[in-house]
Amino acid sequence: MKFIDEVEIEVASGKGGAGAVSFRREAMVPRGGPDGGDGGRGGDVVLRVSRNLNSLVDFRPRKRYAAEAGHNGEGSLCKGADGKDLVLQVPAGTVVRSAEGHVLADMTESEQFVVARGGRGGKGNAFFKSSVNQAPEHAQPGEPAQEMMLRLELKLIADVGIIGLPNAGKSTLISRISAARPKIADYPFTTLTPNLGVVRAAEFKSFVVADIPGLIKGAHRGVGLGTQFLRHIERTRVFIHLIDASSGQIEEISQNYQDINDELYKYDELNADKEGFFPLSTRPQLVVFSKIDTLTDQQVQDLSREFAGWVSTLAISAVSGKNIDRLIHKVSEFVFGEERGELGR
Ligand SMILES: Nc1nc2c(ncn2[C@@H]2O[C@H](COP(=O)(O)OP(=O)(O)OP(=O)(O)O)[C@@H](O)[C@H]2O)c(=O)[nH]1
Ligand SMILES: [Mg+2]
Repeated sequence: MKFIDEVEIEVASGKGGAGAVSFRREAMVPRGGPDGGDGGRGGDVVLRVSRNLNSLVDFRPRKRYAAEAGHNGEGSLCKGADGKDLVLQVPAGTVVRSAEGHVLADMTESEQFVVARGGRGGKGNAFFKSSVNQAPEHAQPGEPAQEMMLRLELKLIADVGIIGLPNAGKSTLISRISAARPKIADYPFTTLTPNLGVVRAAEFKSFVVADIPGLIKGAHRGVGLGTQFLRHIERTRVFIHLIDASSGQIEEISQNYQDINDELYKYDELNADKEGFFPLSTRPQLVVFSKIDTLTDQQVQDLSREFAGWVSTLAISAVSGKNIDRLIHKVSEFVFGEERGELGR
């Protein structure tokens, strides 16, 4: 399925039905009183979370989604029917923003959100009958509809984000530790949209991992695939920062590590003013050296020694399975709060 994580649409609630102006006319009643009924309520536009969705692909960009208007009131005190609500299904994790960028709702916390209320129906002339005015000639119009542009933004809900350069082995790792089966290949930018996988660490202890496209130096300026998809790991508690260690070159590996962190930092700077933004550069990281099946034990030791003391590291191979259990254990301790604060930079 196509993955769409941002869409702009227009929504409009239903306007209220007008109240009726009408008088009773019956053969045996010479001067019938006012009997204009009230107009019906307009329908609401409601956003509702559907667990079966994981993309905004079903929304047509810039389309107008309108609820039904209330029906007009009629004579004989007939009230107009209420307009039907329009329910729009969204995936969990959708952030709803106004055209100006204000967060109206976060569909992580709420299951349902009324984004545009239908107008109330107007009162019919029967309502305005009083001792001084036995035959009111006026009725109320219905309340107008509410219309607005909305920006829907999907932020996937994951506990752990895997970040790293293209080819670091991110997709290979997620396919090793979960049932996710993303495409894996030895060229950069194989992954174009995020993948989620559920990792079962122990009985009743599962967490969701997100594998995202690779980042490269300059990504914040749009180099490579840019940094758009970083929003999908904004809500994660911890990052697995995966670094291809197969070169065995400590300097190159340190530089790669630094380049990714610089991009996180720049992304934070660019988004700092955005309402509801959670910075990424301060998120705890577990630094993981990948592809160690291609290294000697001595090379692995040298690497770990180099980084020791300033970051929490682990050396793994998704191919041989080396240290994969330890990785799951460490990440799960963090996700379930037993080791908060130990990771970090
Ligand atoms: N030897 C070895 N090769 C690996 C390991 N993990 C991944 N690879 C290889 O590295 C290449 C890239 O792997 P991917 O998992 O596609 O890398 P990625 O980080 O998802 O790459 P992008 O999606 O392009 O960002 C593939 O050819 C994998 O087979 C490993 O542990 N050992
Ligand atoms: Mg990949």
